[in-house]
Amino acid sequence: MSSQPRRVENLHTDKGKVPVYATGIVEQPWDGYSDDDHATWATLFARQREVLAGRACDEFLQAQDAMGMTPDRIPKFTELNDALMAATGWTLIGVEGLLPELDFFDHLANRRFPVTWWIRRPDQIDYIEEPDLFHDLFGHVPLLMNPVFGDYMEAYGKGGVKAHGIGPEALQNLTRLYWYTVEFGLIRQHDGLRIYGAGIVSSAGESVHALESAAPNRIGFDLERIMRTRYRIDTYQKTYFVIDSFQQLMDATDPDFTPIYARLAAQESVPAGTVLAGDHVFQRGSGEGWSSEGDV
Ligand code: HBI
Ligand code: FE
Repeated sequence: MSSQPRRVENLHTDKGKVPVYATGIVEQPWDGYSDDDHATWATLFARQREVLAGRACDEFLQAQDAMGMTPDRIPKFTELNDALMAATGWTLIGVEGLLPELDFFDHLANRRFPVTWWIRRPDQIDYIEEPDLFHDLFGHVPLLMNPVFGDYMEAYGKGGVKAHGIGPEALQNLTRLYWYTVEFGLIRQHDGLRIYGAGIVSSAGESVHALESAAPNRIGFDLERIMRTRYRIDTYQKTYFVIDSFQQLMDATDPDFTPIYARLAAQESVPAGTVLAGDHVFQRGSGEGWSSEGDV
């Protein structure tokens, strides 16, 4: 993947007149954002920072402030890239939306984080199915300022490129790891459990549910346990996994995963709401409100 995408003229997306590069990379059409777009960003940003006080981990909140993210307007990727490049060598690239997995992994492996260039409509403010600019920029980007987490995301990308070559089961194991850490992870902080997962920090309801509801399990991080565990894409998670530190994530991704994939291939997957003997249980969930089917 070349570092500078080749611009393909006059390729327009169905979301409007935004030229798409051959590699699927788009330039952030910052001047094209409407007042509604900026107002949606402002509303979501202010609401989330309100609910995340005392709930998001310190690193997340400090990084978001350090890189100059404010509710005033949708941040410019170029401005955030100045801070990111200086801090950890990461850079944001604009994309249309979800990328084919290999493209996604390759970007991460090269410290490029794909950010959807468009933001949800005002009538979608409480929920949107696919990751939009708010999910990616507000949720995923701040922790890329953290050197250890930035290393983990690069290692994850490299692991993804390898897993893609091994096969679909390895890919599924690795996707579960992404899901229960990068998207829905909790971390132990000196003053209690806190959120670092982008899927939680970008959701008002799940920011409260993940830490305070009696329904979900909260279980200590265990790499192979997580890689076996199915998850939910249509409801709050039934189980949240808790790391002690970002270094623990980095150390867990150190070994070659090939023998781990081989071991896991011989084991059953674990339903999303199950608690196993040997789990480090912070909370055994009540299961209130869980639907029986729907695990992926
Ligand atoms: N593409 N743009 C984008 N953002 C993601 O978070 C993303 C993706 N493609 C695939 C994907 N995530 C998941 O399948 C990861 O687990 C790989
Ligand atoms: Fe995400």
